Amino acid sequence: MTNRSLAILKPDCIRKQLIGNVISHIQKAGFKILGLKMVRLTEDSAKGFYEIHKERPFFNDLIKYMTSGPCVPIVLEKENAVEEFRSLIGATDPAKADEGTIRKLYADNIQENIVHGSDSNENALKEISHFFSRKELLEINGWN
Ligand code: FUP
Repeated sequence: MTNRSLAILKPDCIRKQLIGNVISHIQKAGFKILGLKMVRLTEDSAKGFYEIHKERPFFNDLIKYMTSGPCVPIVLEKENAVEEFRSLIGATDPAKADEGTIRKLYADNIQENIVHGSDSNENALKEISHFFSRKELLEINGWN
């Protein structure tokens, strides 16, 4: 089934001038880009996005890092988008990621791991709405 995933190019991706490289991997893998923007997350917005991790020991560092510079959220569409995108990016810890995955190729460590990918269809829709309004996606794609 065709569905959606939210990718976020994280601050280290932008700092390392890798936006183009990562988008190139995404497009070569056959994902359609439905929405894309550059944003600087506020502390509240980052905390909301990672709410699920709020009790974890790495939470404060994660928020500091995610607010340290701009991010590029991207709405992707493909058959089995969530699974396909997670296999394209590789394991959370780049040291454990498969050869050829985006994190293996470009990430330095488990925190600064270049890119986010949704982990379920339900979360993908929630995460997309964190960054994009429904109207905005409709207008961008000329469906109105
Ligand atoms: P992922 O689904 O691969 O993005 O990974 P998680 O949802 O488990 O974690 C979200 C983010 O928290 C990671 F991308 C980086 C950060 N994190 C750490 O900094 N340390 C950890 O031990 C685990 C995750």
